[in-house]
Formats: sequence, structure tokens, C-alpha cells
Amino acid sequence: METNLQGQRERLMREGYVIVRNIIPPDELGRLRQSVDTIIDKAPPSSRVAVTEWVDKQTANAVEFYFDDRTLGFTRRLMDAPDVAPQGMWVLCQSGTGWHRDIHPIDMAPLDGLQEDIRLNGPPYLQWNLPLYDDSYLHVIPGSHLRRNNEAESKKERRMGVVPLPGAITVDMKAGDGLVYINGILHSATPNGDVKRRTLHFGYQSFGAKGFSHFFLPATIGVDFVEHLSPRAAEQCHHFEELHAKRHDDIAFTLRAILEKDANAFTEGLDRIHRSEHARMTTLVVLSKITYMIRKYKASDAAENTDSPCIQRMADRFTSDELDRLWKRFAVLDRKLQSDTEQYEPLFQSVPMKYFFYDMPQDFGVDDFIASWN
Ligand SMILES: O=C(O)CCC(=O)C(=O)O
Ligand SMILES: [Fe+2]
Repeated sequence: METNLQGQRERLMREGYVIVRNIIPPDELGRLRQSVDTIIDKAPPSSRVAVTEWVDKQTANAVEFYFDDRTLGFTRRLMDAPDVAPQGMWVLCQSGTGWHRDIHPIDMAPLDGLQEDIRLNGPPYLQWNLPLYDDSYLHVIPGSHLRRNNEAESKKERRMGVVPLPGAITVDMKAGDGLVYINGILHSATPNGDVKRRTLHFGYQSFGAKGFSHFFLPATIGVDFVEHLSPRAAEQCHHFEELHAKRHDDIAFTLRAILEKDANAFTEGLDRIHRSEHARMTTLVVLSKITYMIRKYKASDAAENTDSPCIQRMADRFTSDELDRLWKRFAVLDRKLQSDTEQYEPLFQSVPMKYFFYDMPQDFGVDDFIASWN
């Protein structure tokens, strides 16, 4: 399957996706289908089901598959990352979405910054679709992961459905094939109607690679369900939690350095979370979004946010007063991320707002950020 890893990497960077054929042999496919159906039958009816919420001893293979060398290991090698952890372990039962990028600029960096980071440091997150039954619902526009919307695309809206767009292709997959993709790519999925869909939908965050996450404090998969898994799989889940815990410590260290206006400690923290010298502003924007979210969490009724344990735990590391002061350190950067007028671009996961969808701050780097504290 990996005779040409370098070729697959190049293809991923150029096209935004790679297809790996025949990952699952027929007998294993049968067992996976059975476990996945058992899980779907247990869960309330839904278009997508998180396997970790319903797994038991009999269906453990449907969770352990996401920790397999063919999925997790291959993704780690494709990203050239020391470590990866799963983020999202779902089964898609229904299909149907118009064109979009999985990007929400309210709490992510502008698209130019995300793409610069991917181009220079590699993708910090890769997503998979792996159908257990033949699946030709998904469409992508190759190459759109590294550019802005073109003229034709900027005239479409997600609600229009899978309308024709120049260069779009159908991703034709047979049961047991896998698609690995950069989910900022323009993609859409036609409705499956009454046809049974059981497509594994999952992703992996890199740890210790060149860049940092594009998301603020995503929920970890946790360890609540590991009693049902093999000892090795349970151990893997604990390892994923450790990766997140270390990252959270590094984020808190960096934010505290900013709070204390300690430029040396800040540089050390930034080096830890974002090893590369390139696209550091992209990560600074993520830090600004983390600060915004934990401050907002602290100021709100905590009960509203119980579904965000990582935000809650990060907020617990700072007092309200510290978060107010920390947010002031981001004031100049946050201002530069916004326009005076409402902004809008279609095919993002966003309504109109003042934050730029595309543009990173001009003539403003890490040193300017440090200078802006005073
Ligand atoms: O149904 C699919 O294959 C794609 C789903 C999707 O694009 C999404 O969940 O953002
Ligand atoms: Fe999507």
C-alpha cells in the first residue's frame, strides 16, 4: 500500500487528497460492517454516530480500527509527524451537503494563513472517509485546499447543493477503500436517498510536527470507553490523552508568558508548540482564539459549556482578571484580523462578520506582536 510514500505525500499536497485502495480485506469488512451496524442500532437515529459512545466488547473492532497502522500509522507517516491522535471517530449514515470548506473563520486563522502553514509545514490535521459500502457521494475540487475561491466558486452558496463547478471530480470509492484529505479543500456530497451508507469518517491531529493545530482546544476522544478495548488499544487511548495534556501545558505556558510580557518565555513556548520558523502568525491567531474562548467561557454561565472540557480546563488555569489582561495583549492583533465593514465569502462555515476570511494581518509578525504588548 505504501510503495511510494513520497509520491503519496506529493499528491496530497498537490491535489489535497489521496485514495488508498483495498485497505480492508473482505472478511474483515464483514466483521466491521456487523459491529458498525450493532453500534448504529444502539445509538439514537442520527446522520452520524460517534463509535466511542456506543462501543462494547463485541464491537471493539469498530473503535480499534481507528488506531490501526493502516489508518493512524499511515496518516502519521503521510504527515511525517512524530505522533498523531484521533480527533473524531464517526460513522456517516447519511450524505448530502453542498460545496464547502470545513473552515470557520470566526475561530480559525484567515484562509491565507492556514494555507501558508499547510504549504510550508504540512497539514496539521488529516481527515478520512472510508466506506464500508461502495460510496460515490463525495466530490472535491483538486487543488482548492491551497488557494482562495475562484470566480465561479465565489458565486455559489452551500445551500445550492452539489452544483457543477469547474474542475470538480467525483470520488469513486469501493467498500474498503480510503480517502485521506485536507478538509479545507472544497468538497460536497450528494444525498444517498434510501441507499445504505456506512462510511467511517475520522481524522488525526499531528503532535510534535513542524506546525501547530488550526483548531482551538478540540475535544479529546477521552478514555471513558477503554474498558471495552484490548489492553493495547486502551494503552493507545491513554497515550493520546498524554499528547493532549502535554500540548495543553505548552499552550498554558505560552499564554502565561504573554500575560507576563516575558518575551523570552513566550519565544520558548512558541518554539514548543510550533517548531517551524514559517507561518508562526497562523499559530498566534490560534492562540488569540483560544484566549478569546477561555475568557468568554470564564465570563459565562459554566453550565453552558460543559461540552467543552478542554476549554474549561484551560480556563481553570487562569483567573478572570488574568484573562482580561491576557486578552488585552491580543488587542492589536485581533484588531488587525478585522475590517471596519462586514466581510463575507461563500463556501466557508460562516455567516457575514467583521473578521477577514482570507487576509492575514499585513506587515505584522511575531516581533510586532511582542512590541504590541506595551
Ligand atoms: O458526507 C460526506 O462524505 C462529507 C461530510 C462533510 O463534508 C462534513 O461533515 O463536513
Ligand atoms: Fe465537510
